[in-house]
Amino acid sequence: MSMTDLLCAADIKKAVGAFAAVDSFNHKKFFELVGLKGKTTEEVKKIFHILDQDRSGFIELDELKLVLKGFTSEGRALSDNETKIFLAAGDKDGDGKIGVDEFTALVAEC
Ligand SMILES: [Ca+2]
Repeated sequence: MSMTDLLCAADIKKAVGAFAAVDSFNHKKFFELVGLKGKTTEEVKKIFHILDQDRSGFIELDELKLVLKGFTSEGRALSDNETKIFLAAGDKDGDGKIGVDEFTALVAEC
């Protein structure tokens, strides 16, 4: 399963391109542009599992930093500040990583 099985390649390119400037990342806007907003919970879970590269069941800080690269190899790494803000938005139970239910909740908030 790859991202382009679930999302349109043109939408991914557009969404990643919209946040090319460092410290411009906004997860709500990104989820909307990339087409996550209209997906079912099952589809969002599949995307979570692609982003969970080490298959730990969580998106940890290092995976979150590279979240744009998880969508396309052309994506940039997030800055430490962007990563911190993104984690704070998604990490509801404060364990320092994002679980699948936290991820689907974050997408649903958009
Ligand atoms: Ca992980």
